[in-house]
Amino acid sequence: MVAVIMGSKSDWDVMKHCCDMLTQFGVPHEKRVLSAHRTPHATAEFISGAASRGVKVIIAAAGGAAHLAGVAAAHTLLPVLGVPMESASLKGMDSLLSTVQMPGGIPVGTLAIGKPGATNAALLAVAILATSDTTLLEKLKQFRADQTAKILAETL
Ligand code: RP5
Repeated sequence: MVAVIMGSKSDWDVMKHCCDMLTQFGVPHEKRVLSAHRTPHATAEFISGAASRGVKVIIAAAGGAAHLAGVAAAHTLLPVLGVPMESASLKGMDSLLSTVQMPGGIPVGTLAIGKPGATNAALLAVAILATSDTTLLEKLKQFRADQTAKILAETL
């Protein structure tokens, strides 16, 4: 139901948090390393066929000149969520701006840089799917309630 793609295997340490969250909600997902620059044709092919494979949301992570989410969005009508990876030289500001500054007409829902963005991309995908899945909606309600209870139980 969700396709998670990332520009390099070096993104996996962060993006595994996204896949772990999808697994926690029981959301089936496929994951692939695909690059806007290094594998442009395979990326276009994978994204173009996503809807017919039953994918409902695409999550695309990339760092540096992070064009993967934008390129993905150009090839599908499915919602695309972009996760900017933290980069060594510019700490992910390059990734953030490359992902978020899409031209009007081709939207990418851009999350935060790094692990929080990876986690929230999964939660946002769950929220999108939950608009037409009451079981998933109940799981999301429970997740929020558990999170609230955990914070309120904190002692210092
Ligand atoms: C991007 O370049 C990838 O998404 C990764 O974040 C960054 C560095 O890739 P590697 O050089 O580690 O493969 O395309």
